[in-house]
Amino acid sequence: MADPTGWRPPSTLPEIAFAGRSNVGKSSLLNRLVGHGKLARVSSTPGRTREVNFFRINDAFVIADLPGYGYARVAKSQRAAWRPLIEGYLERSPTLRGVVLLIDARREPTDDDLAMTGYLAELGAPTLVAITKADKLKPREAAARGVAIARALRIDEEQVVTTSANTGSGRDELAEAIEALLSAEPWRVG
Ligand SMILES: Nc1nc2c(ncn2[C@@H]2O[C@H](COP(=O)(O)OP(=O)(O)OP(=O)(O)O)[C@@H](O)[C@H]2O)c(=O)[nH]1
Ligand SMILES: [Mg+2]
Repeated sequence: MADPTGWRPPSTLPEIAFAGRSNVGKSSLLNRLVGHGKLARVSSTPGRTREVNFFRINDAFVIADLPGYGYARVAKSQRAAWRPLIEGYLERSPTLRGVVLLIDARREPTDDDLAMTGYLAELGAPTLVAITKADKLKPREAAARGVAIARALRIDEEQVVTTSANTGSGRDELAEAIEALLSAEPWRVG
């Protein structure tokens, strides 16, 4: 899906979206989650994913990999482009069961992250926070970052999972949390 009102696959299966700033590790964590290293394209060039990409998993549910937001070095005309597209996606996803918001363990949440959590809270969409790249910190530091980030975003600590796409830590916990979202009562009526 490339435009807020453009084509998107029909919403037949329940859907989970991965959101977060550019380069936070969305595509990498998605690949780790499903155990398929090359499903979503990973790039060291931030801002690589500019569309919403849909991945059907086991014919059971769909993960939507959203374009990363907030990368300053993309062309000015592209910089604010994420917002209409992400909002258009969220508005046009009747089977959406929840959003996984990714935050880099080493960084403070940005204004864009806060805008995103605010928007999701307003919408009422169940939200998990996945702390990414935990391998770059000592385990105890990573846990402390999770607590601080939850507080900054006003997200319940219970909804935070600390992960590393590189080592696979937190993968099972994330899978369980996503399963819980998929089996919960839909928050949104078709
Ligand atoms: N050390 C470490 N690096 C990671 C991890 N996950 C991703 N990376 C690196 O971070 C960079 C960005 O990863 P992507 O998965 O492409 O990030 P993205 O959020 O999909 O980026 P966009 O599509 O541009 O928004 C790549 O160089 C990855 O190798 C991780 O768990 N640990
Ligand atoms: Mg990506």
